[in-house]
Amino acid sequence: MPQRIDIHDGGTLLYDAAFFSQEEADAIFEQLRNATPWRRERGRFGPFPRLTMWYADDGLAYSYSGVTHEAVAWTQTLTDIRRRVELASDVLFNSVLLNYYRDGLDSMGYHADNEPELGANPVIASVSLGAVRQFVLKHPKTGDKLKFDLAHGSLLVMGGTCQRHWVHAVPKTKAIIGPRINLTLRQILS
Ligand SMILES: O=C(O)CCC(=O)C(=O)O
Ligand SMILES: [Mn+2]
Repeated sequence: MPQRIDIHDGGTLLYDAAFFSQEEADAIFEQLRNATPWRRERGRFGPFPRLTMWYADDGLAYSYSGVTHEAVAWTQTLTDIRRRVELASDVLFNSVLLNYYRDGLDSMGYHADNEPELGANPVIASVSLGAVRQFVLKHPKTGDKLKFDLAHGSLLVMGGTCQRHWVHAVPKTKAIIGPRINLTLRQILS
């Protein structure tokens, strides 16, 4: 069953550990791992410690951390995932960022998905596949931290004021673990 969690200052989380069945999650993971033209992008602080790819509706562009992504058309797999996630989260999305964490040394530092093109209170839907990684939400003013082990096939929807009052990260781990793919669906406003 999906879990709803209210966090400080008006943030909302919805977490469904088994959003995709094991078989679906296995198939999507393999498909995305093999068929995605993964890129090692460089941001303001050098190459990202992970591989990425961005898909969006025609004509959209999205910038963060000094990288501007040009839209690449949705594949069938991604279109199917978008429909499922839209039904579950009751929000429409026009873009998806794929992150490929090759092992425990790949990571994502603390940030908020608060780019102006996402609007004031964006809903960000995050699908996780492959190795379980820790996802940490931190409230910088109080130092509060919430930690989630994001399961293979899970869905986490961050809503409300999450991106205004909280930051989030996927820290490095020394554990010997396999690859993980994460998809974050976003609505870019024009
Ligand atoms: O990999 C994750 O779980 C988080 C990804 C993320 O925060 C992002 O793409 O902005
Ligand atoms: Mn993020």
